[in-house]
Amino acid sequence: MIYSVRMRAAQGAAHEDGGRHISGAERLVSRDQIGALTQSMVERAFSHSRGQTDFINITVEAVATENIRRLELLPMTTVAAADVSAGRAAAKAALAAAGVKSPAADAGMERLLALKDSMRGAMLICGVTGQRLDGTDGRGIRVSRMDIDDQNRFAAWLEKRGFTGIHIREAVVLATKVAAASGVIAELCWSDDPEYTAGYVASASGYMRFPQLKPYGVMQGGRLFFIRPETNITELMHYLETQPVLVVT
Ligand code: PML
Repeated sequence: MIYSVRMRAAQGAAHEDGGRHISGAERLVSRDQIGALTQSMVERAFSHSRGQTDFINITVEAVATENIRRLELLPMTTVAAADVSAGRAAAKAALAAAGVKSPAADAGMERLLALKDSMRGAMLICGVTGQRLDGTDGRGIRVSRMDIDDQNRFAAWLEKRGFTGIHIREAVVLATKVAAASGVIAELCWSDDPEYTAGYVASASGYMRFPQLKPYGVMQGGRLFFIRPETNITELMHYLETQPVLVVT
C-alpha cells in the first residue's frame, strides 16, 4: 500500500479564509516512511521564512496502487537571460511557442505581479483571453498526490545536471503531472520565496527554467495553468487534486 502524505502550513488559520499560506508539501510513500516524513514536514513548516506558522495540517491517506498513473519526467532545459525583464520576455516567448496567446500571457503575468499574499494553489487561466477560470480566489487549485518514484536516484540525477535544492525537485514533479492534464496548454511559475528568483514554463514538450523571473527579495510569485477555452474545469480540477501520479526518471 502507498500513502499520500500532504502538509499545509498557515498563519492565522483561525480566520474564515484559512489564513495566510506559508508552506505545503506532497509525497507518496510506503508505510514505514510516514513517521520520519511527517516529522520533517513539521520541521519544514516551522522553519519557513515566509511567516509565523501557527497552523499545520498533515493528512495521511492510503492510495490504491492500481490507481497510480506513471509519467516520465519532463525533459529539462535552462534558458539564461541577462536580467528579470529579459527572463520574462523569454518566458513569454516559451508560452507563445506552447500555444498561449499573447494577451493571455500578459494578463497571467499581471495576476502574479498583483498578488498580495502567497497562494496555496494555482490559478487556471484561459490560454486565449487571459480570463481566470477556477473561481477559487486567493486559494487556488492545489496539485496533490504526486511524487518521484525514487527520491535518491532523482536527487543524484538532478545534482549531476547542476540542479540543486528542494524547490526545483518539487516543481518538476508537479509540472510533469500538470503538463499531462487534458486541457492544459502550459504552466508558468515563479517562486514566492523571496530568496528564490528562478521560475519555469512547462508544457508537454518540456520544463524550461529561467534563473531570473523576479528580483531577489520579492515575495510575489505563484503558479498559472493556461488552459484551452473548451476545457472541462471540473474534470481538470479532479485530476490535479486527486489523481495519484508517480514520476519516473
Ligand atoms: C516554488 O515552489 O517555490 C516554485 C519553484 C520554482 C522552481 C524553479 C526552478 O528552479 O526550476
